[in-house]
Amino acid sequence: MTAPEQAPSPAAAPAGPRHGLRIFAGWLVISVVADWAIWFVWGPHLPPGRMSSAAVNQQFDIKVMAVMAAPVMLLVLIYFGYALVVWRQREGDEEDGPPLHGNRRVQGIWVTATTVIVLALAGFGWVELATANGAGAGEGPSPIWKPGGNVLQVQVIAQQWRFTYRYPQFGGFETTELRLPVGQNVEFNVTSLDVIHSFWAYQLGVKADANPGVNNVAFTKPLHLGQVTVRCAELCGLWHGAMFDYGKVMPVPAFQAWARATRAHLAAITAMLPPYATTYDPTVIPNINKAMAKAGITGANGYYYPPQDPTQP
Ligand SMILES: [Cu+2]
Repeated sequence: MTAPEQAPSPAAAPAGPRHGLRIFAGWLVISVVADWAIWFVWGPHLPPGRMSSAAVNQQFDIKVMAVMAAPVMLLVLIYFGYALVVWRQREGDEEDGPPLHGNRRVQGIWVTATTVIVLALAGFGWVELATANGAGAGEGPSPIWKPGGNVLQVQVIAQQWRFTYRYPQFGGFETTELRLPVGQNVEFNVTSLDVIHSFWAYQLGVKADANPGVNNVAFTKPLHLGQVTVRCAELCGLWHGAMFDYGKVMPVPAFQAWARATRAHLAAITAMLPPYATTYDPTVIPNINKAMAKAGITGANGYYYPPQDPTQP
């Protein structure tokens, strides 16, 4: 069924006010104010903050998305409000309004505008993934986007219900402490010993799945000193909610000193660990806990922690 070619529209009505222009003008003013407020007032407070390169990029992306979305939402709300007030049925008015269906101008503008917005954002998304070295997300075992230069490798090993961290460039020691130097690119190699987990270092803007038998690589560069909250972001069993710890971004000399001291402190345990690898099979050396207990060594055993109840100290 085709609509009449000369369908009268509110905008074309000879005697009436120019509704389209009114709506457009109101929308334009409110949108400019809203976008200004989103970008300059709300934007700097948007998650995940500005602690790392990945976080800065994510905050920028969220700001762009909000600035794009606000005018679309405002147009819908303003049109809705305008229609409610101006075009509501009045006493004695039994006439139906002009049909929107078949209005080629409205259809053309709508299809064109939404297509341009969606395609532009798709392009923007690709650029943001590539220029930000994967944008802090897990890229799988062979990442296509990686930073050049000096990269600190940190292996994240998840298990029910904690994370441990292995530093292959410092003799491969394993610790429960996540320590990072400021201003240096970091490569997280994320894996799991048992079920699926997810390494989520909130302030760093890093989130990468931790899957058994998989090396999931994610990059970021810490830009500011401070504390990082690490949480498991994948429901992984009874104590999933208790699977968190706090990392730290430190000055480079302090990090170097910490790494050297920890390497020396854990040397005896590191000698018992399986050699550094991108994935581990915890069933291969099932007796390491017994060997450690016999040797009187406690702490990060570099392997599968004994079953534990996080509510107990
Ligand atoms: Cu978990």
